[in-house]
Amino acid sequence: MTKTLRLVLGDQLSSSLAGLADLDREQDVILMAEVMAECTYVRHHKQKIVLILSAMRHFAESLRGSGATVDYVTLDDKANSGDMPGELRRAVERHQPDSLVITCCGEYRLQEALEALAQELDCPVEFRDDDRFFTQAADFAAWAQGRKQLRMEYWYRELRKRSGLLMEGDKPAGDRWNFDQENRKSLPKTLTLPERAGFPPDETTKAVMALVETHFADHFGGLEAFDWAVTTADAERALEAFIEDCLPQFGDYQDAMRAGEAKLFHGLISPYLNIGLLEPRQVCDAAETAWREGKAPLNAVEGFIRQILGWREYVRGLYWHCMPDYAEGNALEATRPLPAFFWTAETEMACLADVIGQTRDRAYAHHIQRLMVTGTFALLAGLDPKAVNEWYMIVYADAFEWVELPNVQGMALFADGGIMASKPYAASGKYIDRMSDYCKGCRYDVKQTSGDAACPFNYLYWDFLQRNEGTLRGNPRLGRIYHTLGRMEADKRAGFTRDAAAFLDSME
Ligand code: FAD
Ligand code: DLZ
Ligand code: SF4
Repeated sequence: MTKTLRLVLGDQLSSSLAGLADLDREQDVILMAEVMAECTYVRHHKQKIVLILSAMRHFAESLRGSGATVDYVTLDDKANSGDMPGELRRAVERHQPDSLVITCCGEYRLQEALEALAQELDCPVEFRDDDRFFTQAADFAAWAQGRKQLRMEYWYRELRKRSGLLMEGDKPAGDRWNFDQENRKSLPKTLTLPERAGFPPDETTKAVMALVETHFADHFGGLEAFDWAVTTADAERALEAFIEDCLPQFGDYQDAMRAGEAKLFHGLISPYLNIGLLEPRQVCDAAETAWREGKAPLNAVEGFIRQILGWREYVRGLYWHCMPDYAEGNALEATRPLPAFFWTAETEMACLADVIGQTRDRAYAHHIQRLMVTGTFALLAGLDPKAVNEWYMIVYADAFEWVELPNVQGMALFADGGIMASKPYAASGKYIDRMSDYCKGCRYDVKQTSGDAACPFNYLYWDFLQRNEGTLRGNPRLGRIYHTLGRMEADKRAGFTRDAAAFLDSME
């Protein structure tokens, strides 16, 4: 008879977890620990901590219900050492296991710490690949080998073939890999949005909320609107409701924004995917079934599956391929500190006030809000990538470094110098105006490019291009815009620089 100690982390809440595959319910012990270090390595949004600790407590109960032995260490346990290596050391002493099984961590930081611990422990440690993804680091490395560019689109096509998702034999369904062209509509004013049911806190969640208000009162965000699912059963309900009510229009309005509306036709499932309450294959299969049964059009289903099978696998692959150097990138040498309104939402820019306010209240913003409002602003204003990454890690319920970092460094900030994106996602206020109704309620005028009333995105955009001309001019995808800039009067160019400097100084 051998006894195995099995670690389950707060983002590994899946009964299919590799580390639980050969669980011996008679002999083995599962360790789950709430630890201060994981709650504070960044000052996570309060909702994120509540989500994870409550989901951990529910998952421990369901494991116990299946006959497993769970050793669960709570945050305010007096003996709690405060970090994961400390809790593993203590558990090894308590249980004297023959071996320790760890499913590889999502974040480089913790994986490194646990590998270092494994060297010290007087107990064999087995690390298992986290197979809740379509691919592993080795698959990405093999694909990346010898390629000049690591573009998501080609990785995605490869994974469509490997997974069989939306394939008709060896051809993509509908004879096209990508329906993105059809997925850029703005929201008609009169379009009614679907009702979205949330999950009011149960007793377990309420207890965790009290704990969080005691220990993390000064962390960002409010708990009043907390309505995340904290069990697999509820996360599956959320998925079903999304497929039924939102997926058919997901594609059309994927990039649209509306003031005061966070959810639109989005899934709101990233926290569930990232902590293991839902699995990517299950989500993609549900979407494909909706298409095959005629309940959702192909442009919507392909667009949705591409986010999960394409982008999600791609950013994870890129993260493990490029870490730890990836976190250090600052290709545009941006150094400006984060302005205070990123925490308070107090700014006269209506788009930023809305997205940041909603982020504070719900720990959620959809992709285009993250990329083209806060992200573009951070890019144009030259905010320090470390500070921007920390902000994104703090403010969203779904933030884990493996997915946050590539999206921020690579996609939003171009801080990786173009490993991920072929050009920076720089845009003037025109983009926000086209895709939202924000500008109507703003004190700035999106049509003006200079002067006190002008939309700051406009002069910041031209100033960004001028400031980074040395690095970006040679980019073939920016040739046309640099040509336009080159034809502008010197006065006009200097005006952008002046307006941008005045605005940026006023932010500090
Ligand atoms: P939907 O729009 O319904 O999309 C469905 C699913 O596709 C998502 O749940 C998610 O799992 C996946 N997905 C979509 N886009 C991406 C992407 N670019 N990368 C990886 N997966 C994707 N996602 C996170 O999970 N955690 C983060 O910390 C995070 N930080 C981001 C930071 C920036 C600057 C940007 C531009 C994007 C970030 N994303 C992050 C990706 C994306 O914005 C979120 O996954 C999405 O908004 C989650 O909401 P949803 O479930 O309603 O998504
Ligand atoms: C994010 C998080 C938080 C807030 N708290 C815990 C915790 O107390 N215990 C735990 O096991 N996991 C927690 N997590 C998730 C971890 O940070 C996550 O597992 C790692 O970042 C992945 O490498
Ligand atoms: Fe944002 Fe400019 Fe529109 Fe105001 S005018 S909402 S700052 S894009």
